[in-house]
Order: sequence, then C-alpha cells, then structure tokens
Amino acid sequence: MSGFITILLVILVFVIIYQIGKASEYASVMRGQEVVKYKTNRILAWLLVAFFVLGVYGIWKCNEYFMPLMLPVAACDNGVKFDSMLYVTIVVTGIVFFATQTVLFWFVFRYQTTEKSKSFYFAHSNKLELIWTTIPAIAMAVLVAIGLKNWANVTSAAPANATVVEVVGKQFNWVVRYPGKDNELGKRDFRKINDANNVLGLDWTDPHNNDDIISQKGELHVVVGKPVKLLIGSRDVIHDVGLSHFRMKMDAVPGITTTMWFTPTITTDSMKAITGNPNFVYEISCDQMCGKGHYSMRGTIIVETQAQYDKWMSEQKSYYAENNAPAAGTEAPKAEVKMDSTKAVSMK
Ligand SMILES: [Cu+2]
Repeated sequence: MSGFITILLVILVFVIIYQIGKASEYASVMRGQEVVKYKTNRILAWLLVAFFVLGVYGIWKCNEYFMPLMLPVAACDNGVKFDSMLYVTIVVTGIVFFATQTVLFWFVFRYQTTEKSKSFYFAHSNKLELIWTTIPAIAMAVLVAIGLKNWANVTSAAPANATVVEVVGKQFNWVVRYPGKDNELGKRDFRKINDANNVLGLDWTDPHNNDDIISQKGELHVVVGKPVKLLIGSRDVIHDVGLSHFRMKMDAVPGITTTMWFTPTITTDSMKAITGNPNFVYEISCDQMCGKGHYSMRGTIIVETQAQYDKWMSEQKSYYAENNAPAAGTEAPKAEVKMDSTKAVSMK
C-alpha cells in the first residue's frame, strides 16, 4: 500500500513540476507580449510626432499655395480695418491652435504606457477651469467688440459730404441711380415699376426724379477719397451687394432700404498698376443666391478722380429725359406719366 502511495506522490510531484514549468512558460510568453505592446506604443508615439510635424508643414504649404489667390489690398478705409480684424483673429486663433495641438501631441508622446509608467488620478481643478474659461471669453469679447465697432461705423450716418447713390438688385442685374444736379433722389413706388421705361418705379410727380441718372448696366462711379453712401434695395427677392475688393457687403431686401458707406482709397487705374492686370475692374457681385441667373449679377465700380467723375457725369442723360422726352417739335414732357397698372407691378 505504501509503495502505491509513494508512486502516487512521485506522479503528483511530477505533475506539480510540470504545471509550474507550464505556468512559468505562460508567464514568459505574457511578459514577451507586454514588451511587444510597449514597443508598439513607442512606434505609434513617434508616428504621431511625425504626423504633427507633417501637418504643420502641410498648413504652411497650403498658406504658400493659397496666398496668391487672395484678393489684392483693400480699396477703402473700412476694408483696411476689416482686413486687420481678420489678421488679428487669424493670429490669435493660430497661436491657440498651435499651442493646444503641440500640448496634445506632446502629452500623447510623453505619457505613453511604458514598463515604468504609473497611472495618476486627476479629477478636477477649479483653477484650471477658471483659467481656460476666462481667458478665451475675454479674448472673444474683445474681438467681437472691435467687430461691432467697425460694423456700427459702416452702417452709421455718413459724413455730410458723402455722395449718395442708390443700388437696387433685381433678377438678374444691379440698377444704379445717381441723384443728379439737385443732389436728391426722387421718390419711387414699386407699383410704378415698368421694365420698358421705369425700371425703378420712379414717381414722375416728384420733380427730384427729373434729373436722376440710372445705369442699368450696374455701373457705379465713385470718387476716390470721397465718402459714398449706398442706399440698397431690391425689386424682387433678397440679393446682396458684395464688394469684395472693398471688403463690404450688405443685403438688398425688398421693401427695406439698407445702407452702408465707405471711402474708396484706390482708383481703378491705380489698382490696375497694383495688381499688374490692365483689365482689372472692381466688381459688384450678388452675395445671396437669388435664382437661376444669380451668377450673372455682376456690376462694376469705377473709382476715379473728381475730374474724371465730373466729366463722366456731364455725359449722362437723366432717366426722365431718356424715357419721357418728346419727339422733336412736340411739347415738353408732362410731370406725370400715366402707367398701365397691370404692367406696373410686373416682377420677373
Ligand atoms: Cu442676386
């Protein structure tokens, strides 16, 4: 019996030794897997660093490629202010972007899991919360305040010497009206609109209309260095007067007159020299999708000297004279033109 127990004990010892051997083999395999894991971590961490460096390089390259596509220098006083606002915003957000991205990638690299790393439990810090809430809030408030100040300036009352010009959007072009010699725009009434001879619905009973000049080609002549105030309207749907070279835009809303004023600082001729483009024109685009012909709503702004402006102005005929002038030898035009009421409200 004792022999049987001895044999059993020997077998048991062998089984135990075998099991211990097996266990230590498993342990070493697992230790090996850990080593592989740490190695992979290190490779991934370096790859992330490479991704960051390549990303920064890519941003710089994009900047190089896209800068030549940017608009030339702003052509009015407000435009210069808006550009500087944009640059300040880009610099502030750029610094924050690079700082936070650098810290993010550094943390991932620095605190990768290694043989020695220990986890650290960090739940909350009021001080940190306060810092990263207050500083961005103040920075944003300052940026918005500067923007509001500039915006208020654009829409505020224009200087007394400002030229007032009306710009009306319609599907699909801009109509520009100048006040003529009396320096006052006459009344208009949408019920009098008639594409044949009264594109803006001028009220012929108002004598201020008699000398108003209308450009149906959307040609806006302005004098360099002289403030110009735009009275903006629409005949049909919402359009938007977009003056990208001046960094200005304003919605043209039916039934509401919106305004903005600015002082052009660079003549069209000077801008041709600046851009090196002899065919350069300042353009008025429609910045509000307004229908199938939206793309074709292109007007032009001609910034010129006072002498050039006066010469151009002297060559213009009033819209009244063009559309109501009697044939030679007949009597002078009447103050009011009777209109067909069905035609008057036609809006295409
Ligand atoms: Cu439009």
